[in-house]
Amino acid sequence: MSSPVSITRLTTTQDNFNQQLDQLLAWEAVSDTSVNEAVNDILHQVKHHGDKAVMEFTARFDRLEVADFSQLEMSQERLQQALDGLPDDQRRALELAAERVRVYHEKQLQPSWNYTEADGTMLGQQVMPMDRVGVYVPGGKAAYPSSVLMNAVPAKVAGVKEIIMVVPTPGGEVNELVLAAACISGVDRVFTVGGAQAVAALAYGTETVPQVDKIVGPGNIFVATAKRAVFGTVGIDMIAGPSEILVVCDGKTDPDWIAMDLFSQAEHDEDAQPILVSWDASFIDQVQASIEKLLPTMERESIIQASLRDRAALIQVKDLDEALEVTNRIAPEHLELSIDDPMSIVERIRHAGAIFMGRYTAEALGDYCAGPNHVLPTSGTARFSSPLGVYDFQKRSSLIMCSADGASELGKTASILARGESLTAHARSAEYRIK
Ligand code: HSO
Ligand code: ZN
Repeated sequence: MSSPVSITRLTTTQDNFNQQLDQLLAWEAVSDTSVNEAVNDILHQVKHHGDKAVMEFTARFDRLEVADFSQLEMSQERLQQALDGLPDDQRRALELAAERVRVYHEKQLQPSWNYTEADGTMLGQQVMPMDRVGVYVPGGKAAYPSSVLMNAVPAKVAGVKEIIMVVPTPGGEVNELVLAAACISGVDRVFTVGGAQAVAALAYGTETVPQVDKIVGPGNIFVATAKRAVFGTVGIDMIAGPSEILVVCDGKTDPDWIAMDLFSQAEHDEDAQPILVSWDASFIDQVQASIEKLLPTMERESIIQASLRDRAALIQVKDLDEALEVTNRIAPEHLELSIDDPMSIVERIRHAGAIFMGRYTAEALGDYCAGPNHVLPTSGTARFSSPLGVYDFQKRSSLIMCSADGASELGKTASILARGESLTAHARSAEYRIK
C-alpha cells in the first residue's frame, strides 16, 4: 500500500515564497577543517614521496596492498579484456553511447582563426588541445561507466595527447564496465588509485604517474577538496554538487512519467534535488499520488525518499511565464520542459545546464546516450558556467604578426600609452619600429 510522502509544496502566491525557495535551494558543499587538514597532509606526502606515498595511502584507505607501484596500473590488454568480457547488449550499448557522444562533441571543436588588416598585420587565435589530462572516476556506488565516456570522449575529440584515468578499487574490486568504457573512449593509462592521493599524483606527478595539465571528473569530499587545493598547479573542471532536476509541466504528461523523472535524479543521492513546477494544481496532486504509488517499487527507495523529504518541492505557479521566471531563478542542472511547444519558449530559458524539450525527452536519456554531456553545472552555477565540453580540453593562444607599416602605426599609439604608464622600455621598444 502506498503511504504519504512528505514533499514541500509551495505556491508563488504565498507571502514568503521567495524565502522558502531560497531555503530550499541553499546548498553548501561541506568544507570541514578536518577534511582540509587530512587532504593537505596527503597532498604534501605525495608531492614529496611520490609513488611510495600513493602506495601507502592506497593500502590504508582502499585496503589494497601491492609490492610494486606497477601493480597499480592496468594494461591496455586488461581494458580490452574487460570490454571483450561484457555481454553483447552491454557492449553494444556502451559503444553506441560513446559514438553518439563523440559525434555531438565534434560539433564543439573550435577552429583556429586569423584575419589580415589592410596594412598586412595578421591577428588571430590558435586553438590547441591540452597535452595530458587526468580523469577521476569514483569507485563504489557512484562508479558510473557513463561518466567515463562523458569525461574522456570530449578530451579525445579535442585531441588531448594522453588521457590518464584514476579509479579506486577498494579491496581490489574492479568495475568491469568502467574499464570497458575506458577502453572504448581511448583512455591511455589507468591507475587503480583514488581519493586525494590520486588527485595529488596527477597534479604533481610521481615516478610513475605523469603530471597532467587538468583534472576532471567527480569525486567524494576528499577528492573535491583535493581538486580545489591543486587548482592553479593544474586546471580543474568544476566542483559538482548533488544532481538536480526541474520539471516544468503543463499538466498534460502522464504523471507517472513525471514522478519517475523526478526519481531518476533523486536516486543518485539523498541530497539530490527534484522539483516540479506547474500551473495545474490538480496535476501536482496527481504527481504526488504517482510518487506515493511508485516509491515502494524503487530499489533505491530510501535514497529517493530522503531526497524527496529534504530537498524536493512541488511548486504551483500562475502560468507558463511565472514557471519560466522560477526556472531562471533556480538555474537547474537539468530542466525538463514537458509542454506542447518547447521550441517556442526555449530562448526564454536563460540559465540551465541542459534543457530536455518535450514530453518524450526523459532526462535519463541525456545521462547516457543522447549525445550531450552529462557533466553539468549544479547549484545555480548554470548562471555562469556550461556543460563539460571539448572546449574544456582546448586552450587558445593569441596570434599577432605585424607588417612593417602596421608596427609603425601601432608603435605610435603604444608609445603614448606606455609613456602614460611611465614604462619607458615599452615605449622605446615600440618607437624603434616607427618609420
Ligand atoms: N545525472 C548524473 C549523471 C549520471 N546519471 C550518471 C546516471 N549515470 C549527473 O548529472
Ligand atoms: Zn543521472
